[in-house]
Formats: sequence, C-alpha cells, structure tokens
Amino acid sequence: MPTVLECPPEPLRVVVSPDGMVDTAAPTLVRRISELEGLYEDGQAWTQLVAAGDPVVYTVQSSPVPEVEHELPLSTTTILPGTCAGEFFMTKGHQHVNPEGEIYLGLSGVGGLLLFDGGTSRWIDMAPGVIGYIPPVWAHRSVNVGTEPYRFLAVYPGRAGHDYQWVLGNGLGLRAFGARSGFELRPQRALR
Ligand code: M6P
Ligand code: ZN
Repeated sequence: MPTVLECPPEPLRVVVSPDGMVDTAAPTLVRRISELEGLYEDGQAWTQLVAAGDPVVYTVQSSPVPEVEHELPLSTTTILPGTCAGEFFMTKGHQHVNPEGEIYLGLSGVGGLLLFDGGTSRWIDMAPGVIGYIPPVWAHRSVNVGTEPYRFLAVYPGRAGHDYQWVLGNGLGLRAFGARSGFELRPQRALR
C-alpha cells in the first residue's frame, strides 16, 4: 500500500442528523460580520451592524480530515438568515489557491451558490438534496436567501487552499438582495 502521509487519519464515520448538523468532534469556526469587511455593497450599513452587536453570519464545522495533498476534507457551513441593507448574509467567498474542483450538498434551508471565473457569473439554487459542482478556477460564495439557517456540506481536495484576496479584489460579479419574489441578483458595482 502506498504511503501518502506520515500520520494518515483513521477511516471516519460521520452522522448527518435530520436538521443537517454533522456530528464530528472537530472545532467550529465562527464568522461574525466584522470579518466580512469590504464584501458587502453598503459599507455604511456594514459599519452599523458591526457596532450594533457584530452578529454571527456563519459557522463552519470541519472534520478531522487534514487539508493536505491526497486527503479529501469535508465541512458543513451554516449561514444564518439576515441581511446587510438588504444584501443577504453570505460567506466571504474564495478562490482555490490550486485549481481543484469542489462539491456542495444542500442539507437544510435554502440558499445559492454564486460562482465567478473572472468574466462570467453563475448562480446555482441550493436546497436540501441539491448538489452544486464548483469547477477548478471558479471563485465561489454561498448565500442564505431564506428565513431559516441554510446549511450545506462541502467536500474538496486537501491541496485546494483558500485565496480570499482574489474575491476582495474581483468580487463575484453578482450580489443577492431581498426582493418581493424572494431574492434578486444584481450586478456588482465597481469595487472600491
Ligand atoms: C465551505 C467550504 C470551505 C469554506 C466554507 C466557508 O464549507 O468551501 O472550504 O471555508 O465553505 O467559505 P469561506 O471560506 O469562503 O468563508
Ligand atoms: Zn472552495
């Protein structure tokens, strides 16, 4: 058998409960709105939200699988319902440092997967049981467009890496705002 890691992790059994929570002992990352500086369209509204309690926007629960070459880490992300001046709560969004694909599976709530290759933007409606495929080189962000927490499972190659600077500089091309019909996608204005 080939040796890929000096200390390979053990085979893993993960339970996904009906409400979508993945049962692992791994730590949970909590992202508050203050950590999403420069990402919402309305910077003034963002400042007010930070001052008014700095709400949690999303949490990421990882598995014990390490983010290293040959491994296949998985995590669940839960985006809480809410908006910043009408723009729905969302993840920071990232580009993979190494061009690798990724798979998302909707677990609970309703959301969207926003993708951008630097020229074209795409939106994939996400709901429980829906798989979204992210091809290599497409930056991606998830958005909660509902009134309940939106939770999804992500599986990605351990060597992918996260580049947040690219999204800060280029955005995702579109923004998701609340509308009478639920939500609408608007082209992003020039980034500051
Ligand atoms: C998914 C995966 C993770 C990512 C998380 C939050 O679970 O894509 O790799 O970290 O979403 O997204 P972000 O890193 O853009 O904040
Ligand atoms: Zn990714």
